[in-house]
Amino acid sequence: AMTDVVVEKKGHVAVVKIEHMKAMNALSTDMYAQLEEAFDEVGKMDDVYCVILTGSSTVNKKGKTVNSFVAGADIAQMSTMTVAEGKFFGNDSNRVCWKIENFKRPVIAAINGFCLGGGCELAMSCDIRLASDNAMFGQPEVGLGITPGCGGTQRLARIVGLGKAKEMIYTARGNYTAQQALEMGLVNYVYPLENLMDEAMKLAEEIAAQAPIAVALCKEAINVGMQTDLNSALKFEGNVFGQCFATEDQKYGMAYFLDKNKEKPAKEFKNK
Ligand code: CO8
Repeated sequence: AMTDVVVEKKGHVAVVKIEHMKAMNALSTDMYAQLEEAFDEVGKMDDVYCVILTGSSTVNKKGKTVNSFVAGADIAQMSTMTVAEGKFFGNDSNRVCWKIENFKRPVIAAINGFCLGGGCELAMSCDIRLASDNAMFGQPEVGLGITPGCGGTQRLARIVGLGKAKEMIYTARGNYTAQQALEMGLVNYVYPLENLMDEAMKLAEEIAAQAPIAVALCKEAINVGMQTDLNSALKFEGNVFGQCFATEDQKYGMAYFLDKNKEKPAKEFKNK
């Protein structure tokens, strides 16, 4: 049951919010299942063209408000796992993050606080990462006696390059700042916390205003291309480009451009 993940729809944008602050939004097997359920639910919303994934906040024991995107996989649950359980957890969490990476619409991670271990891995499965200025990044796994298990040993190097990825993973440092994440290309922008969701929404709406089928095909082509040779990838691009000409939105978008009438109504695609 989806008790700790909330889905909210705002126009053509869905916001998926993780609310499991008794463990700083740490991801247990149940939390991964809830995340999957949330994305399955959004997947059924035909008029959602962009998704924002974010975390929540709580007042801690010292009375201080703390924000977390996801502070990692659930260490309490992992602490007693057998080899078989560990393999299942790794594979299953990878499966969920793969679904997010390949979700038919772009997913923006709005990183509002701790973004550690499995949280950083989750964020890396998203298309675009935005961070608040208080956000903290890291892959602390080797400090717990484990390796990253949800794409960290693979996606991080692809995003920030080998040297930085190896530094982050080998040191287990959990306090890379939003500014450092920006400098290494792990996030696209850093905003004051109070502006993060507005900025994420602006970006999501900007994306959602484009031809949705074309955006989805771009996502697919970029993802496919990142793991294949250039010749095959360009062939794939040629095919999806051709596919666009079967859509109403291509005809509409080009006719709209060619229409010189100054009073024409605002552009609105149909996802057809
Ligand atoms: N797992 C379980 N519980 C957690 C986690 C976590 N990752 N993070 C925080 N909590 C719990 C704390 O134990 C605490 O519980 P309680 O109230 O019962 O004592 C509660 O959340 C609040 O946390 P703190 O009191 O520690 O809050 P602070 O503000 O002092 O500190 C931190 C916040 C810095 C985020 C701190 O909690 C922390 O260091 N957390 C752990 C960070 C970490 O090491 N993450 C990596 C985990 S390993 C991992 O993600 C492996 C990925 C593998 C892939 C997925 C599947 C294979």
